[in-house]
Amino acid sequence: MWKFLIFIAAVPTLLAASVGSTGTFLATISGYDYLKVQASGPMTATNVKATCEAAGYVTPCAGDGTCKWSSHDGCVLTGLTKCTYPLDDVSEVLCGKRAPLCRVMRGVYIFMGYNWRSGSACGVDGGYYCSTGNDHSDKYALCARDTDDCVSNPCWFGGTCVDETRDFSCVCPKGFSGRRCEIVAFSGKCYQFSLDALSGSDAEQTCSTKNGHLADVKDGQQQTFITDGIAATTGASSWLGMKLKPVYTLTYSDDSVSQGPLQISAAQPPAHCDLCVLLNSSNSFQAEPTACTEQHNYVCQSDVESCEPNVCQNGGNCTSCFAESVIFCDCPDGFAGTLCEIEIDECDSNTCQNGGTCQDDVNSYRCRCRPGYMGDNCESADVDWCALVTCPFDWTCHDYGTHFTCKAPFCPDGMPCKERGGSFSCRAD
Ligand SMILES: *[C@@H]1O[C@H](CO)[C@@H](O)[C@H](O)[C@H]1NC(C)=O
Ligand SMILES: *[C@@H]1O[C@H](CO)[C@@H](O)[C@H](O)[C@H]1NC(C)=O
Ligand SMILES: [Ca+2]
Ligand SMILES: [Ca+2]
Repeated sequence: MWKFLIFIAAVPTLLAASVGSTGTFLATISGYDYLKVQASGPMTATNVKATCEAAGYVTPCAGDGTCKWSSHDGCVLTGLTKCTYPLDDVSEVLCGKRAPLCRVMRGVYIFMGYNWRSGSACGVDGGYYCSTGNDHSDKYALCARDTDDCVSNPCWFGGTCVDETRDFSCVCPKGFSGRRCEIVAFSGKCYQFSLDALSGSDAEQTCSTKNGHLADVKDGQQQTFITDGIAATTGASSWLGMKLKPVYTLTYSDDSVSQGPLQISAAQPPAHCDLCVLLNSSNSFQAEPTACTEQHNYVCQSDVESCEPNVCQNGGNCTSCFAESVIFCDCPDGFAGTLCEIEIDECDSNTCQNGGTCQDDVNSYRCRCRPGYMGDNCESADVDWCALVTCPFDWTCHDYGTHFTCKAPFCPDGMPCKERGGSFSCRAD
């Protein structure tokens, strides 16, 4: 039993030690990191591949899919391009030179399929390039791993980043959407915090193509929400939809006169024409009239509307914004996922104790307990009723978990023997 537990506990540590931490990092090229990993034994193609795989890496193919030295069932097309001198892709990024002139590349061998010089790998070694791997031992294998595209924390508002090949995706918290979780529903409106900087009028145009407009500030809660949102995303100064018209009239994006709490910071030059309104990140996000031609980030706003048709599954309620480009599903209890398509497995967390088996149900679970245990989670020891009661002589006691019966051979079917006030008799259920 103990051996078993210790084995389980050791597995994550071993994995953490081997995946992605052995070897020397060389270069990152279009979505892949290249590393050299110490090999033991002759530098055959087979050994290079085995060395990479043992370290938790992939074996890069020499050149692209057209290179005759790559047996593509043995290696991964990671985007290297050079077929004849296949280590040069890496050395040129690493040293700005061809591989023989790049010191760190010495003794590095690359997989060449199984047909190059009797299954050799190709290396930079002893002044030769390609040096025949079968004649050399204990050098380095060129290996690759998918670059972690999540290191820059690209997902905002607590979204979870999922690394992909030359890309990432974000799993957004409830109420958030978009490639980087930059679209947020708040108090009946949707807001999109921009990733890029545009002039005031281009920003306005971009929001309106999505059936929205640049955000207005109509109350203090909304103002706090928008400034907090900018601070949590790019942190950059951002356009609002409000304009400062001659002479000093603050208007909303629909040209109506602003009634809201937005204070334009003092000591600004008087306006001779319309001025756009910028929340200035260098000035505690105070509103400042700014020439609309400057390039800044921006916040789009749209109404929240119902969806037609309702694409949410399992009875979820659907709302949309920005011309239905964003869908939010409000899922019933027990369901999850962007479209409520996931039936949550309530058995996930070892709910049933003492070896009980768990049966998943909609927003609930049931435990089937091992003999000797009872309770919703099999948490309590089952009472041994038959040890507590004494059936009349010659009768047999049957323990049903929550109750017991004494059975007498002469009780007719459907009329088990029952106890009442210390005496037993045959009675119907
Ligand atoms: C933002 O505020 C800073 C600091 O007060 C100021 O130097 C800068 O000119 C302001 N930018 C704009 C566009 O108003
Ligand atoms: C969906 O909306 C209806 C009506 O507002 C409400 O009664 C129901 O509880 C909502 N369902 C969910 C899963 O939120
Ligand atoms: Ca990646
Ligand atoms: Ca369930």
